Amino acid sequence: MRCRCGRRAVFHSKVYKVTLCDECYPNFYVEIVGRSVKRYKILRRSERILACVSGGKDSCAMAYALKRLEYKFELFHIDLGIGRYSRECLRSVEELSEFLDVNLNVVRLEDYGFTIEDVDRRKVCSACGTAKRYLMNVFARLNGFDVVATAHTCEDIINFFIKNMLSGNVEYISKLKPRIDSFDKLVAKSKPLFDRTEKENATLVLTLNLPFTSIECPHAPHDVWKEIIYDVELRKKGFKQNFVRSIAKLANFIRLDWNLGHCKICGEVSNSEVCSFCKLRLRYGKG
Ligand code: Q46
Ligand code: ZN
Repeated sequence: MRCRCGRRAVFHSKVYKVTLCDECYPNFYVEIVGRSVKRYKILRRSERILACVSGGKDSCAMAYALKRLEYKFELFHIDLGIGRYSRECLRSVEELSEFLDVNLNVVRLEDYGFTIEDVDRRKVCSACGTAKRYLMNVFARLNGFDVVATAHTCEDIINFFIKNMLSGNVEYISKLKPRIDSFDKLVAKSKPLFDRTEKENATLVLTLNLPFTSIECPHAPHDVWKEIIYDVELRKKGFKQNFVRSIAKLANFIRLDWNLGHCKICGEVSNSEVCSFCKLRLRYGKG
């Protein structure tokens, strides 16, 4: 297959009806990210953005798009202390920061008294999610950032949607908006890649040879829903992107009625007397 410019194609999409080479694809990718960011009002030109990068392909693609779209942003990485995986992730984000010429901020979970390796095996991903959400919010607010950007893809969002629908947590769907504005001590959250697929992100980082790690976290669970989502897409082209855009619309109609107060230890927003992050520190922290 050939690109419209005549070069050998690296990307073909029936959804967009395009066939593109390695030179035309990055421009196309940046254009579709920019279009969604504008259409769904995900980011504002005046904002200082804290772009959370894990070292993987998706956040690497997000940082590249933000740079090309000329948003004001810095990178943010949390060293989770997961052995070789975390060392590789840190190396990749340092290279990415150099490549894009964008400042990198690193926070080490160890500095809060524990690492992900200290957490009970059955609770490791939920503790990891708690730590990431807490640290990115506190860092952003204390350092004057207006909005946090995370690289959730359409597969992540559909996955979260299905799991919460099946467990009856319908109100959690409101968290799936492409942008959630700031509230109390919570900085605004944004998902600039909410309607991008993992394949689109992977094609970008591979064609440009951007620095990222493909090592998987040793705690990553086998996710059967992701497989099902891929399977549906194979049978019905465009399913993922059409579905995720409908989720974004639906999320606007659902209200999450938190009974929010403040943690009596750290003072951050919490729906219980002690926030989930302080509970982790109390349970696993060493001093
Ligand atoms: S949650 Fe779980 Fe991931 Fe944290 S412990 Fe690894 S797999 S890194 S996105
Ligand atoms: Zn707390």
